[in-house]
Amino acid sequence: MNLHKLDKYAKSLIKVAAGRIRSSFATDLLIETKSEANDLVTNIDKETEQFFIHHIKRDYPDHRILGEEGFGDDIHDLDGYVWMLDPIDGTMNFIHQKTNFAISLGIFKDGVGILGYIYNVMDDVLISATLDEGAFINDIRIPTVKQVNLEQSIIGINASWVVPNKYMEHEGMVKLLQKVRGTRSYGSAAIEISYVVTGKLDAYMSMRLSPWDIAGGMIIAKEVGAIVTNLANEPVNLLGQGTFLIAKPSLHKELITNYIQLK
Ligand code: 2AM
Ligand code: CA
Ligand code: CA
Ligand code: CA
Repeated sequence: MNLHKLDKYAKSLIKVAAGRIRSSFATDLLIETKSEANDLVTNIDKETEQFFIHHIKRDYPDHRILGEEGFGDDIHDLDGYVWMLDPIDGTMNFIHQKTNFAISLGIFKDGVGILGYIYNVMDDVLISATLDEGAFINDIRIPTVKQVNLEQSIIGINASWVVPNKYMEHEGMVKLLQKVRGTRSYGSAAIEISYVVTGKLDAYMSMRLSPWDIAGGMIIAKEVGAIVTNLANEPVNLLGQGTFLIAKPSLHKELITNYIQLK
């Protein structure tokens, strides 16, 4: 398998899929709920996933696909080539704001991330990475992340962190909020990860993400020296849901050591 050929192929699928998503704004969206009232999915999430799967199955029939909307394969191991796809990350933004959503894709070979992508559809910004060859923002190389201390950092968190939870006491969150320069919440895990790898954010943490939310981002993170773990400071699980933390190295250590409660 030629990695550069696969990279070109994946990028062309992403660009065509994104064009289809942008065109969909001219048509009526069909919105459904999934597990709960604010867990949304649209016909465009589904059609985008099906578009990828149709092409991948035709052009790489031995590759398997794990997609959020469930049109791909049942994946219980990472043998061979596995594509992990979130056709639209930030569906609520897609519906309500028509911006701030991304296509997130990671390609693994025998469990090793080889190609990663986060495409911010409305900004037309593609972050990509190839194993051991670096990460790129629209084909311009992304430098290694710079170190930053907590006082000068901006952290991506969402409102669920102020609701009582098992990962940080309320006092710990208050202490963190008093110390950091700022916090942001963008409503798309993939976009928040893309901001950490490009230095717009210094860390991002979440209590529950799925493999398709983080697969592309993890592969990109590795190439720029950002640290990815779960909130117990363990490698993230690519076969199920889990907690998530991506940060610049010293900040990752500081958050794990002094703020997050490890079980
Ligand atoms: P989605 O838009 O692909 O569903 C929003 O804070 C982020 O969390 C988005 O990346 C969103 O992905 C994800 N998300 C939304 N609902 C979720 C759920 N029920 N479980 C886990 N992640 C979810
Ligand atoms: Ca979803
Ligand atoms: Ca998602
Ligand atoms: Ca999604």
